Amino acid sequence: MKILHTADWHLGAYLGNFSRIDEQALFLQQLCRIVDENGVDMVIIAGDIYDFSNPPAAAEALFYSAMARLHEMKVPVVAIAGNHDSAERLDALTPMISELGVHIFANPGTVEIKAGGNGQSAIIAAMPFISEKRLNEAIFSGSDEAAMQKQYSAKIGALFSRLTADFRQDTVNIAAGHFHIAGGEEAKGLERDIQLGGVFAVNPADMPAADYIAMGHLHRAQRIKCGPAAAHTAHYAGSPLPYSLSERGHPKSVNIVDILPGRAATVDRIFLDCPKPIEIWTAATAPEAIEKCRQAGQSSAYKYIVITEEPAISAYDIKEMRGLAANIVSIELAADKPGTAAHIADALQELSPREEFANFYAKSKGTPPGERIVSIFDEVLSESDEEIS
Ligand SMILES: [Mn+2]
Repeated sequence: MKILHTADWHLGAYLGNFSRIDEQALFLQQLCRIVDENGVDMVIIAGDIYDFSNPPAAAEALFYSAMARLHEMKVPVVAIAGNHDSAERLDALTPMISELGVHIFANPGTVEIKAGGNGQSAIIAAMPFISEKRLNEAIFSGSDEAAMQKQYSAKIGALFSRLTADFRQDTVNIAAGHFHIAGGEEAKGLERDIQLGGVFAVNPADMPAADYIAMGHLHRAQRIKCGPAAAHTAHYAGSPLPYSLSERGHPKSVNIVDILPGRAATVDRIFLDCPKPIEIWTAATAPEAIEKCRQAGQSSAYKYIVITEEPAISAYDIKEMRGLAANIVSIELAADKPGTAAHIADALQELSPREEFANFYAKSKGTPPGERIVSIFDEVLSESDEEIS
């Protein structure tokens, strides 16, 4: 039986004020091609289908058309809710989307799916994201952080073990989850602020035993030894696109898991196209940065421009750079944080005013700002820039 494991699609996501929807459409085309070419029997999406609990219509359209395409190919899908998804909204779809062979888990549960030519079945024990808020009153006593961490980990572990009790010897036994396993390497930015300093992570030893553990939440693809006696391996598929500066240069992939009941799984990474990589461009001065932009030509990369040796930059220079090169996410000064590239990358973790505005707008309105709103914000911002410089 062949299972494709993917996660953290974040459909509808923005980088600065750039929508990622076109790249996401290309990813889903590639996904369907990979399913077809590899004879995949089932797809598991380990959470964060959407970037927002109230996703834009274009993101929903992408998701549904991908599900319809997989249904045409007779490939069932198991999807679990991540912390960015609204579990309730996903759950509301269940009566309709289950007709397409798509099993959505807003709450912990299991499903048995017949897949593959030989009449085999897989049991999937699904543990969607459960916020500390939802567990809060039930489990936390006292206010000691270490104790809370331990209780959270033990509670998730116990819930998960209860699900995996459904596993049988004649089935392929899969655990799927969306949370942080302690020891996993997180990307900064998108994921960082949700994890409360890593307090709410699950201890590897609390993870259940399974033939394959399909994880989502960490955007860097990675494996973590876990379960009783560290005899099992949790796989983070990682996101299909780089969604924050700290993910630049990460190879993005999906996992193809070849597995039979009672046999060890073989896991292949299939690498994905990255039509718009994320880059940091450093230049000593504004004229140097402008020259780089002039030479960039058709470079489609998202660019974070850092001017290292000037105390200020004029709105005129910013305008010129933006006129010469596409996809400039931000133009910043390293004046306050001189030194190594690492320092510069670190400094860039701070959000640009535009990103902060987009986040604030999305949080308060439940939908990202449209182009018109962003351009009004830009106008106001550049006016205030001009006043300062
Ligand atoms: Mn997540």
